[in-house]
This record gives sequence, structure tokens and C-alpha cells, in this order.
Amino acid sequence: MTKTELLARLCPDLDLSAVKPSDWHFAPSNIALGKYWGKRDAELNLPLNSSLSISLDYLGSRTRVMLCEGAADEVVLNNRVQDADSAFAQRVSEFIDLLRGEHPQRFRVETSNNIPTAAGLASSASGFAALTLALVDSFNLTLSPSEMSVLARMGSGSACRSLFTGFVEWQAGIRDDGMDSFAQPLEIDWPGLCIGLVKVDAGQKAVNSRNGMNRTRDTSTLFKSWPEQSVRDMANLHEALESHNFELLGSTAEQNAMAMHATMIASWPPLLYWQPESVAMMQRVWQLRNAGLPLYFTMDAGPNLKLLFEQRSLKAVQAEFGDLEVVTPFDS
Ligand code: 2P0
Repeated sequence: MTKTELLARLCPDLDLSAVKPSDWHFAPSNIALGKYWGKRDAELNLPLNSSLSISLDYLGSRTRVMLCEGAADEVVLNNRVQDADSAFAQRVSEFIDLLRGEHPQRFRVETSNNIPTAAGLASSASGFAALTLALVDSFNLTLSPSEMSVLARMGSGSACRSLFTGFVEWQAGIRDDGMDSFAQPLEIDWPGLCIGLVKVDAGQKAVNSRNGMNRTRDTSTLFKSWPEQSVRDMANLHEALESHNFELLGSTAEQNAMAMHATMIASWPPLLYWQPESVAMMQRVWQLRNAGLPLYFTMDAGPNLKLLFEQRSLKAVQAEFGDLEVVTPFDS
């Protein structure tokens, strides 16, 4: 199935004459505890494996769209007009193309992130989720939350999880048309759960996630073991959430991240997102854990660590990692 065919199925009543400026829409960033790494269909952006994340409450993207007269879309990120040829502006325009088709209407997209850039968090998840909400508003679409999640997935896989708060699961699905591959919030909360964002390196990463996962799939023999790891970890994460077993949650998330990075490192050319500081920080977490502090980490396609701990450990963690943004998704 092509993107165009999927869109015709998702939005059969698209009416370009009814588009209007949208309101502002917010979507949170999210951190996967069980990672999405690898696609089974690049055209429809379908994942090989299911994933499970936690949304970061107030940290995310705020976006609105307006109609504009020019020959090209205008994309404004954090108050800066982006070059129309930039990778970011191109991806935004391609996403709007899904709804616009051949129609000449151009849009101005204004988006800003309140995610501390120093934490090096990916903004494509919250960015495409907020853009999805703004476009659904602008095009006056009537979509269910699951259908909106399918649409957001077409912009960026992890964006399908950022439409929701709390714990969120993205089912990989099995259908060729991907209509069963969307995210849903889990009805589980965890008061006192803390995510600590540590700064290692805010620089632009050399290989983006999309290219990184394709390289891993194509060149890493270790990647063969990833689906098995993922299935096992997803089961353990569910068990941890249902029983509020923090050690099981933290250890599963940390092992899942390390296994994902192992598949990347075995790619050719090697994909090593870690900096020396990342490794030093991992060692520090392991030392503290050996000394009795219930502290775990996860990492995405970058050098930064995201710490997982509970409120009871907050003071001890802050004493060790001074420059830390702490998010408590269930306590605001
Ligand atoms: C995740 N990541 O589950 C994993 C862990 C990065 C490492 O989802 O190609 O930017 O747009 O679907 O969503 C980042 O991948 O990739 C990601 P595309 P995306 O959070």
C-alpha cells in the first residue's frame, strides 16, 4: 500500500476548500522504556517491534499552522524561519503533502520546543505529534485518537506515542496497511516516578534515527536478536507496570537500551552514539546502584542519559547529578 492510498482510507472526506488557521496545540516529548528500532515498511513507517514509552508531561512542542500565499511552506522553529531546503522544513512539507496532495495551498507552521536543548532530547516525536493536532484542526478532520496516532506515525514513528500522556504503548501491528499500528495510553499511573534528564552533549547528532535504524537493519548481524529481546522486554515492562515493581521497570528499560545500542555498535560503519562522558555516567549509575541506590538509565539515539528513579531517591540523585531536569509525569 502507498501513503496516498493509506491517506485516502484514513481521511476519505478531505476538503481543501475548508482549511483554516489552527489553534495552538501542545504535545509532550516521550522517552521509550522499550524502544522502537527498525522498520518493516519504510513507506508507511511501520515498526518491526512494539514499543512502550512515558510522556514527559510539560516538556514538548507547541505548534500552530496558518495559510500562506507563497510558493513554498514557511516553517518557523523556536522563532527562527527555517531554510526551505533544510531537512526539517522538507520533512514538515512532506508531512503536509500527505493531506494536501497536489493542491497548491501552502502553510506557515510555527513550532517551538520547551525541551531543554542541553538535554539533547529528540523533538521529532513531540514536534510531529503537535503538528498532527494542528493539521487535524486546520483541515477540520474527524479522526479517532487511534487514527490520529496512525497519521502522526507517518510523520515520525515515535510521534504516534506523543499524542498521549502517561505510559503509552505502540503496537507494531501486523496488517500491511498499518491501520493496526498506533499508540494507546495505558491506564496505569505511578505517582513518584521520576525521569532525570542529564546533559552530556547538546550537539547535533551525526546520524539521525531514521538513517541509524536503516543502517542497523542492513548491516548488523546482532540485529537478528533484537525482535526477541524486544518481545521479552515488553512483557517484563507490562509486568513491572502492573505490579509497580520499580527494579523490574528500571532494569528492563536499561537492558533494552543497552541491547539496542549493541545492535547499533555492530553496524558498519559502526554507529556509536556514546561520548566518553556517557560511559562515565553509566559507570557512575552502576556504582551508585551497587551501593544501594535504586537508579537506572535509558538512552536513545544520542549520547545523553535519562535517569529513572523514584521520589524517595530524588535528593540522593540530585546530589550526584547537579545539572538535572527532573520530570514527574504523574505528580503535576
Ligand atoms: C524510541 N527512537 O523508541 C527510539 C529509541 C530512537 C531510539 O523512536 O524514522 O525519530 O521518524 O520513525 O521516531 C526515534 O525514531 O524515527 C526513536 P522515524 P524516530 O524512542
